[in-house]
Amino acid sequence: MLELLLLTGCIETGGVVASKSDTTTTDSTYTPYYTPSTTDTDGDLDDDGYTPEDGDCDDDNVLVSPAREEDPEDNLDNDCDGRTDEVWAGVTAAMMDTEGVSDLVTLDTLGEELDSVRVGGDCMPNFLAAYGSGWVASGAVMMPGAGVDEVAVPVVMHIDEEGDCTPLAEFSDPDEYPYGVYGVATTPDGRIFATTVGALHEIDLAGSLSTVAEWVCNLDDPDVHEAAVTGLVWDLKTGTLGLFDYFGGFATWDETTGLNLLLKGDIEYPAITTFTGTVKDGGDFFAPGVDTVTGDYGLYRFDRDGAAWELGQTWTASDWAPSMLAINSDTGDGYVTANRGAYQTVWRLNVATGVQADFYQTQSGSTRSFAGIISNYDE
Ligand SMILES: [Ca+2]
Ligand SMILES: [Ca+2]
Ligand SMILES: [Ca+2]
Ligand SMILES: [Ca+2]
Repeated sequence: MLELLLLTGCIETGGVVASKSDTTTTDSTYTPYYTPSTTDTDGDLDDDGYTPEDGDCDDDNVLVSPAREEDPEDNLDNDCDGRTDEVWAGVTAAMMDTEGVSDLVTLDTLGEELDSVRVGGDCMPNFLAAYGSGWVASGAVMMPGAGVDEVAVPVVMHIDEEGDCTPLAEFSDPDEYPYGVYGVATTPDGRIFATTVGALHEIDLAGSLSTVAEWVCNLDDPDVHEAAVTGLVWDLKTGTLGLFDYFGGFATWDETTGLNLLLKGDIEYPAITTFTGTVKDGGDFFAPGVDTVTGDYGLYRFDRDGAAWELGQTWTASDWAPSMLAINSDTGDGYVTANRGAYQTVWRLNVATGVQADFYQTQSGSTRSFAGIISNYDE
């Protein structure tokens, strides 16, 4: 949390995939009424409303397109997110005690603890992303310092399924990275991205670091300031990164069009602030934000057409202060790591009923606190 406090300390004040739904069918037994033609002229061979350019990952099958729901039993990747027959399986959250010892706690769909992995190597994961059978995280690692025993060095790290942790890249140079490193995102083919508030970087497992995009982050000058990006997530379906601005802005990045600043954050009078955000498969980006006028928290969805945040469920800060958010892409339910009195909890935001309730909580008086949380899917 060191680097989070650093940015907070500097703050004086205080941020869809076009759906051809008319062509959507939800009947998974639907079969084509015609034979796909090789002389098709609109580029949509199976006439399901999506060309391969639109993201149809099987243009010979109407049961497969970005508009489909996943059928978990047909051995097809119906929704074109790169995963076959996936079903939401719960969450994994990073937890740290006051000594800096971290665990990655995996909960099942009912909030029961399935597994807990002790993170080694003096690593302290904060923001979390899935990476194969393990994880990539930003955070800090304790290292010997000049004249002192140990210092917390901001890093992006790899953690394998046994908890073995390897720092991949350091962000300790205060001139280059005055705020350290924040959100991380990973892609199914093994790419790793991280944000240092004013830039987007790509990192590989060998530790090489390259800058993918830069923007102006100047908290002293609202006229030139563009964004202070703290949250990062990769949308599997659209191959797009979502970038969440601490002061309520939002941007996307993809390989073809690069950075697209959709909403500029207001460093003087932000409508909302948020550290983080995540995605519901298909370009629906969500953030747990605080309304800077009322002080209330809420689950915000970014409306890409209106370039504005849309408020969903709300709650008051006296009930619980959110840390990070995961979304169940099957239902849209939110899972928020939060502190409430002596407890550390994962709260579930049920979108169908509006009910907000404990999904998991630590023992009273626990010295542990939650950080990043991600959804898991069984395939
Ligand atoms: Ca098609
Ligand atoms: Ca298709
Ligand atoms: Ca899928
Ligand atoms: Ca399927």
